[in-house]
Amino acid sequence: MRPNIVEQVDTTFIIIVAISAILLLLVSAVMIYFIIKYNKKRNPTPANIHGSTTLEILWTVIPIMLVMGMFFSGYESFKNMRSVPENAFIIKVTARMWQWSFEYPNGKKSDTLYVPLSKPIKAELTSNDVNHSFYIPAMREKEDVIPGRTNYMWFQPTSIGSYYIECAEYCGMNHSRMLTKLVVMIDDDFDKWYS
Ligand SMILES: [Cu+2]
Repeated sequence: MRPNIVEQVDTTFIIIVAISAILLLLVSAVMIYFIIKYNKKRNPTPANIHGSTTLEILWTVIPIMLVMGMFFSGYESFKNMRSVPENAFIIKVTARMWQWSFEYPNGKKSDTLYVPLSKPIKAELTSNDVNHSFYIPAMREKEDVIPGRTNYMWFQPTSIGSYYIECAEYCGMNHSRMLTKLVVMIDDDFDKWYS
């Protein structure tokens, strides 16, 4: 079973926010402590600061490990996003100013993206005019849609419902209204709609 992209992205996000918050608190606390401890009244002559090899190694190695941790956490989800499962259901997504349209393998077309719950979905993305960006916040994925080129995105629906699809690349006058819905249905309902 593949890891869930939504959980992977959220985990990376939490790791980065947690590390940032801990560092902010730590640095601020040490700063306040030093301001009090080494103020001019208590220390009329400035302290003599010598180099410390141990400290320098520590403040090089620890940040490298933290940054590598963030990188690998993000890279794992990126690898997953970029390798589409073989059994994916392929839907062609076309962007134009200012709407989305979807075409299914049997030729059916729609303005709303209907998908079955049980299948991984591969969206093949093309644009008829300018650059757009296909963004499904609930799936934590966003991909550029470029004229003259086919990009892709895949996602695994996990619960039935209706989710926002947005354009995330400024594409002119009505960009902010370039919205539609992703509707995840149980397979029977999808089959009824599809056939
Ligand atoms: Cu747009």
